[in-house]
Amino acid sequence: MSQPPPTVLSFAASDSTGGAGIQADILTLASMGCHPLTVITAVTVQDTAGVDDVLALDPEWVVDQARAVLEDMPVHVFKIGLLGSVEIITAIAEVISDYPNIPLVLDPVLASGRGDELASEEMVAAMRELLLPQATIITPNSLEARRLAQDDEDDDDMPHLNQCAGRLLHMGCEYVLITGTHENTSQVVNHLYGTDGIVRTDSWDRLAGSYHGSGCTLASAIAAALANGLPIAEGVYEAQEYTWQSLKAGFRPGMGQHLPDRLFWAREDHDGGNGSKEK
Ligand code: PXL
Repeated sequence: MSQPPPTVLSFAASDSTGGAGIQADILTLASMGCHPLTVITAVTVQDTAGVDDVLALDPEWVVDQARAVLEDMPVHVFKIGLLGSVEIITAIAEVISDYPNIPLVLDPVLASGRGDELASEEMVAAMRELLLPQATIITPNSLEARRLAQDDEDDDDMPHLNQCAGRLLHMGCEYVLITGTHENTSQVVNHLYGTDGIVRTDSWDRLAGSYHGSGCTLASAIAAALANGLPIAEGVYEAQEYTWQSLKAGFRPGMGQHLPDRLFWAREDHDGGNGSKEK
């Protein structure tokens, strides 16, 4: 019998388009050589243009799904995406606190690509308080980083991204990867911060088109890289490279956004090519 591949347990919501959510995680994790374990937090109704509705599961069902697999097999990395409710955040925080040695990749999903709200202010507060302190790495885009780092007293201020990263690290996560897709720059510039400052900066050729599921792909790819034994800085680079490739090979199956092709390498016409410009 062959050795089992590394396992990543993903807490995420279903996206019927296969672009984001648990479907994105399964494709990415499998494509990067891991076995995906999945705990569904919510079910969404959506198409490639946007999210119409979200049904959060009963938190007990979330806990029971997770405990069943955790008690059955080793889990190498946790990955968290869309959470659905404050009660689910509280329940997941409690489950993962029983496994402090399992690295946690937290993708703080706050809104869809179209801007549909996917987390209330109460959920953002619960993420800050209960999940951030347990995270090995969080992967906000610049908009999410600003919202997570904002405290009530200074609602109007627009902190620099370095300052946001400082605040998020102060809340207790080990690393913060802030992605620059939403910034007005010719290249997409992503910064990885640790407690001693910037660990690495990577710039990528900006691809035309609007993508659904790029954040889920990146966070899952980081989880896979960590599960495969890479150190954080290398894992973050590898995950960006993989994500950029899957976006470059992306396709538009419907009338809305493009979807990444997480299996780009398995297509006959795959040509390689790499948009990275390391700084
Ligand atoms: O991309 C964030 C995200 C995560 N999970 C689900 C989603 C979305 C965005 O639409 O629908 C299920």
